Amino acid sequence: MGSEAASAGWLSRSFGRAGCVHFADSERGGVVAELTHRGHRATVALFGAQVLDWTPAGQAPALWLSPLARLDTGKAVRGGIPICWPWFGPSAAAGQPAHGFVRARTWSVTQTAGDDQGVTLTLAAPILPSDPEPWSHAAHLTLTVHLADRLSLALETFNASDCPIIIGEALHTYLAVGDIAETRVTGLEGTPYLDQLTGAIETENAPLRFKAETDRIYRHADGAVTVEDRRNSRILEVEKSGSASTVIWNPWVEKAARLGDMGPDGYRRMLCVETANAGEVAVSLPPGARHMLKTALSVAPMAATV
Ligand code: TA6
Repeated sequence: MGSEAASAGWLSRSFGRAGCVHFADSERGGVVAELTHRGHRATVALFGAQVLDWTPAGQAPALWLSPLARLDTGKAVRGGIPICWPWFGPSAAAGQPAHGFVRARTWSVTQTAGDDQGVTLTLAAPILPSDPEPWSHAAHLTLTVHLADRLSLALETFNASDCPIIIGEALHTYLAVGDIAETRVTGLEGTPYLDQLTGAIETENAPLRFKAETDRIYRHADGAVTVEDRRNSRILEVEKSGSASTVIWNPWVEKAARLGDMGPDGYRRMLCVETANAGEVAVSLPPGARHMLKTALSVAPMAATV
């Protein structure tokens, strides 16, 4: 049975794990997996294999999700952690959706696990014969979500064909912040970035603050990024591997209004820190090769400033 037909009841009977993995019908439409581990909680929609919520124990939710988000419209969901694959940004092919096609499909649950180390959920993407070449026959895509003290995601591409494939990809994480105007990002100082608003290559040597629409693809950025969420007195950290690009995005007022699905003042409460291979950085996979894109998110209280 494919997960597009799988009901929450069937999934709970087949993959549920007492006390840590449960499947339910979401009030946003569609089926979600609810993961719990030592007071940490995460919710993953089968639509798009999209993490919608991550609430570490004792913390406010650490991911932002549009109040208007629905899982049953067939359209990409604004917020959480969308999966961008097999391209990042606009498609070179006419009529293809931005950020690839897998975030607007229902994935299949393939495995769950739970022990005192954490809870794991694995999903497989439906790649269709009608998909654009070469992905229609070439690739198998799986996402593994692991909830413990941190939230970890691993997106694996397997080239099952006999020809090389080239992919762009991102774990497009929407972090929740108390107020973007009181938020600062460190870890990217001195790293060149493509400013998507001007097309220029720039470098900034100071921590990043936000006063306008910001849309940057940092190149050859393979380190961790730290977000100082001052309004919530917390630090959000994004670590990664298998990623040569880090994308920082906040739409600010006008773009958020044009998008129309951010909710009132939504732009103030979010910041995208995306673990990616984007822009001129793409992943070339020989036949039979595998590539893993990983991100790990953690939250800690902000040390009281003296
Ligand atoms: O990640 C940055 C970005 O490419 C922005 O340019 C903006 O388009 C954002 O992604 C959201 O894209 P979406 O297709 O989800 O509306």
